[in-house]
Amino acid sequence: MKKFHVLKWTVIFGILLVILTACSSASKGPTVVHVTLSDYKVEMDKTSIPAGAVRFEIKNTGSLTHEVVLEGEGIDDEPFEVNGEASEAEDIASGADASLEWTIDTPGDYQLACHTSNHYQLGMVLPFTVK
Ligand SMILES: [Cu+2]
Repeated sequence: MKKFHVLKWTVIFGILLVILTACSSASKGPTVVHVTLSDYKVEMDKTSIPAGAVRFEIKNTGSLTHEVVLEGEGIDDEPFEVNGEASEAEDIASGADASLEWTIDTPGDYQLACHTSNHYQLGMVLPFTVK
């Protein structure tokens, strides 16, 4: 009788564990990072994010059109490319929103930069870390 109980609870616990794991992985969407662009500045609400899917939600509060390019730190306008898609959101008009979804699997140092005209040289770049 005792043995049966142990077995029963082991099975119940096992099933619960499977359900919990499935739920937590299903609800775990991309890491959301809010990005604010202004004239010659990039700001993010977090500069350290876990490896995996990330969604940058971008707002251009500047008076000029900007873009966001996701690339390695210190790189000048070389977005990543997967299946013909580049890791960038271009032509974000003044006052407009945009979003950029990407999967960053490799931990390291990255940056968000604007390469419109000479904005990068004027300081429109922000490094961040993927752990
Ligand atoms: Cu810009």
